[in-house]
Amino acid sequence: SQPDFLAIDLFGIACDAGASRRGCTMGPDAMRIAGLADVLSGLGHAVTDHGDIAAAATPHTVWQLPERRQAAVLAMAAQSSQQAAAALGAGRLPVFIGGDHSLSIGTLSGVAQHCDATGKPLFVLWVDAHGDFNTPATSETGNIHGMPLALLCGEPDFGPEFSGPWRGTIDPRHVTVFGARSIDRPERQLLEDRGVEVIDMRRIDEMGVVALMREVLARVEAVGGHLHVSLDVDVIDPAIAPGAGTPVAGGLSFREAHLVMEMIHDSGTMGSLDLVELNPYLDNASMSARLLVDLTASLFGRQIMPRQSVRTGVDATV
Ligand code: 5AB
Ligand code: MN
Ligand code: MN
Ligand code: MN
Repeated sequence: SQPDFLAIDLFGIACDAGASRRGCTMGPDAMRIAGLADVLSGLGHAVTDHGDIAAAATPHTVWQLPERRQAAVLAMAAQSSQQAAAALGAGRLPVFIGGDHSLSIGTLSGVAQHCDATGKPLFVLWVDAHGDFNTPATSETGNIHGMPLALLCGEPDFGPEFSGPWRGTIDPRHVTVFGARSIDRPERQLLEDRGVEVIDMRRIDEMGVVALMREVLARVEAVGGHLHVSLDVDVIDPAIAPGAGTPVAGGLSFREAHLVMEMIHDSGTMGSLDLVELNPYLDNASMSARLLVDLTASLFGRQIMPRQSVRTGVDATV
């Protein structure tokens, strides 16, 4: 369980080299302008914004060559991995603001390093329309934002150029993909073979988010685990979150998405967070940026009405 008020570190990771469309570099600033830090402070948390990690410069020359884009992604990962481990080591909760989803290669490997050191079992909740479990051998696009989970889970198809502390640091049986509705055929096979839990939209339609999330969170709670949440904006229905480079129809509704966040908060298990794939260039009047900030507020304890806290049994007043 967690204290009600947290020390939160914000790190911008302004990269788009892992994606198929440019513009995620503007994601961190869009969320800052939408008031992310103020919203969290307003809930009583102590927030430090560390700015953006290095200059994720992806000039056109880099963008044109897949090997250069890959090198840019892994250079960022080396930095964010250290930031993640350092923040957690200092007892703070790191929030990484992207940036395309390749950034999780770095953030999750740093989180894994911290969990190894402290002996806390690590669980990953990958809230995404996609499985992000492609490898260089299975990917039809070659885009690294479709591969981070496979690399982290130790898939052997990645060549030596992908070597680093991220490789094979996550146990695929501790990963849940939530909200999926677009998974490539060979990717689906890998997810099945490795034992990744995939909660797709059909299951969510049939069972509802509450029953499904209760199961996921109970497993983490049972062993006092560390939950890393990786929230890809494209999990939300593109009608209300158009600022996504790879939109897929039939996503989470406004209330479903909030309910997932509210339940994660009540469980007290979240130890680190990625907010990824926001592309302000494709957004409509910042509606996706504002929705992501709003969802983050639910994740950090905002409530419509004060209610009995599931965790502590006392009235939460925020
Ligand atoms: B995202 C696709 N499976 O591999 C691929 O947005 C899409 O981080 C990946 O979830 C989408 O390129 C990556 C077709
Ligand atoms: Mn993703
Ligand atoms: Mn996605
Ligand atoms: Mn995407």
